[in-house]
Amino acid sequence: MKQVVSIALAVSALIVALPASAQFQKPEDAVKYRQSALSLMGAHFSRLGAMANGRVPFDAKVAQDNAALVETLSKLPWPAFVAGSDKVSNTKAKPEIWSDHGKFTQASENMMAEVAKLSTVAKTGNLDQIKVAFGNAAASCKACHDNFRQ
Ligand code: ASC
Repeated sequence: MKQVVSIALAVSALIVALPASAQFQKPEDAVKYRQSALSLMGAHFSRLGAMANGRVPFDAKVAQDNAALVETLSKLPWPAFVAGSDKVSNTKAKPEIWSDHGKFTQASENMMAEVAKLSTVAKTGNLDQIKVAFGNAAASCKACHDNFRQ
């Protein structure tokens, strides 16, 4: 039994350690994956935006749940920007993602940091602070889109 557990642990460690590209059989799969993650992130971010902008009544629990989802989802797209996946027909990803990769990574890390702050702030239930954190997070989304999305 102990041996079975250690083998299982070794196998799962190996799976986690596999290079990101190995998760995708073809570039199209990587594009679909990152578009799905970003689309879900946008959906949950918009629900927060509706409250931050006063379009729907503020509900602290809904804000907190959506901010937590955005934070989790924000971690997903990046390994799916695999080399060669700017050649897929339906992608808006610019070649600069790969040619200026340091700047792209910096922009993605900045966005992850801003949405993590938003999630922390959402737990306080303070709408004024949420509005500020939402604005900063939205700016971090836009900064990346301006430079790296067609
Ligand atoms: C959203 C969404 C984005 C960002 C961006 C912020 O709700 O889908 O991509 O906000 O528009 O500037």
